[in-house]
Amino acid sequence: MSTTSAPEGAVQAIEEGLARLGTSFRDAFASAPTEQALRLEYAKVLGKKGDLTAVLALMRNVAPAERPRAGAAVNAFREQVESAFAARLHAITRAVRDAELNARPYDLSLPGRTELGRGHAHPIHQVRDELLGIFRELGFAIAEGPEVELEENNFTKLNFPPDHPATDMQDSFWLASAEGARVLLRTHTSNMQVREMSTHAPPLAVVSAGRVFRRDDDLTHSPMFHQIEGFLVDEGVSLADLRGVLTAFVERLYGPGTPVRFRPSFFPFVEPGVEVDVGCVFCRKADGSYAGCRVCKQSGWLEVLGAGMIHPEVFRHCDIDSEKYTGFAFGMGIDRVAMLKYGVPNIRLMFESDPRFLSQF
Ligand code: FA5
Repeated sequence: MSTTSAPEGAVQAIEEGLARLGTSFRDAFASAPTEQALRLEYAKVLGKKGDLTAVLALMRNVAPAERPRAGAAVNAFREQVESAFAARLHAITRAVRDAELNARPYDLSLPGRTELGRGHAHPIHQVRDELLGIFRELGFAIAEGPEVELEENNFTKLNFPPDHPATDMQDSFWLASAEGARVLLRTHTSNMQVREMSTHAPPLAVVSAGRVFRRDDDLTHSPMFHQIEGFLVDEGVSLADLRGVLTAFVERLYGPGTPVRFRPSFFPFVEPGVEVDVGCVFCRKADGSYAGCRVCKQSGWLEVLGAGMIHPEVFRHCDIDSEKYTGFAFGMGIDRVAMLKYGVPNIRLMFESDPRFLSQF
């Protein structure tokens, strides 16, 4: 008897144990206010140290034949707990979500944004406008021209020989030919001399600024950069007029008394040609002498532009009588003027559009 009664007693003990646990978990779950509290209540029943574990410990006393009955009772109990837990968890998460959805979509107590930065012109455009403004004051008209240009306006009519290195694929950005004409991204703003002189009769005093393109890339050279071109054509114009105009320009840009120096140079579209240097704006002393610095490489001079008297061959290509008229032309890198003005050591900074850099101007 004793061999059969023990297992029967064991199943009973389990059933009684489950009955003792009863349905009190339902009230506990229902009154758990948060997900965290609910999970604590759940652990009290089904967790490792929970009430059910104590009841399950009795399972080892159950005879194998009775185990399915005992197991079914335990599983039924477990399922009731699980489904009550799931229902309450669903109710709690839904209540939280409803509260979120019914809340105001904005928080009026947050501080306002007072520092909405104001935009401003790019430093290169600021300098471009300053340079154009000075030449306008000196009586020059402002013209605009295309960045995509015919070979003849960029090179041929400016007296570049066909084998000049700048006309090479390696030095310039060539585009597909249009109707037999060769086309490229202009390599300088000197194309504007040809465009203006071919369409307007002298006297002419014109400046033009814009983007130009070359296969260059280092700390001070970028594949895309900016130039300003100026030229003046009339009867009796001489190199002295060029010097006068450039001196007036440099004094307006860098201050009265800034000296200008001409050095002989070569450009195919001018004769004679000059490089124009100005007294270094960084190491100039009050008495007009120069201490020498890193920027001017201890020379006291900064190279700022190329210039010269317009070549008779260029006049001929533009149908202007070179016996009657003479003229000067000059071309300057705007990026270089801006870098000198603001002490920017690397030209790439100018074109990376980084607000931390641009907000300093
Ligand atoms: C010219 O481009 C001539 N067209 C200028 C000229 C006009 C001479 C009229 C005579 C009469 P040059 O190649 O030296 O010249 O360029 C002029 C300026 O452009 C240089 O002094 C330099 O400041 C700037 N520059 C040239 N290449 C670059 C580059 N890759 N990146 C930035 N600036 C450049």
